Amino acid sequence: MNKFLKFSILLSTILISQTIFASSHGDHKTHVVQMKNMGTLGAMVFEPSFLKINAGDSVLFEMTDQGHNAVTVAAPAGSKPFDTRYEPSTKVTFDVNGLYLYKCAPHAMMAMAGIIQVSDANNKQEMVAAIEQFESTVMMPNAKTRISDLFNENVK
Ligand SMILES: [Cu+2]
Repeated sequence: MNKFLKFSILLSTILISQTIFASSHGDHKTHVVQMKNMGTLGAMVFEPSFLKINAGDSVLFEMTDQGHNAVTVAAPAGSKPFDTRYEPSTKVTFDVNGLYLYKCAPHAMMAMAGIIQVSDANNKQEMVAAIEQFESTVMMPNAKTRISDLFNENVK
């Protein structure tokens, strides 16, 4: 094989792999979750509080009202915990399939939490236990079952 032919094969391999990367990457969506003092589910909520997305999608956590964060409570094995650190807007990418429970640290006792399902629900049993544990710390009687209700309505 001459040098020119080798170079041509190398170049076309690079171009093809870049094209595949670009097209698969282009399908990924960014979803928005707002952190609010008042929403349709009541006081101190993430909106929407349940999201079903595909692996590789991102969520943009927007601090619509001040003083909220979004922090991982429970997540599939192998995923990286996230913390929006009270930034006005934080983008988190979800690469590992399964259910994620996250909370707003200062308002967790008011049931400010949310669930994100990435593609499937392979860790459903672990999530039921994590939600039960989370709700044992909720102090507001009217929001005591907010997250388990959300789970039961949305996760099949
Ligand atoms: Cu909050």
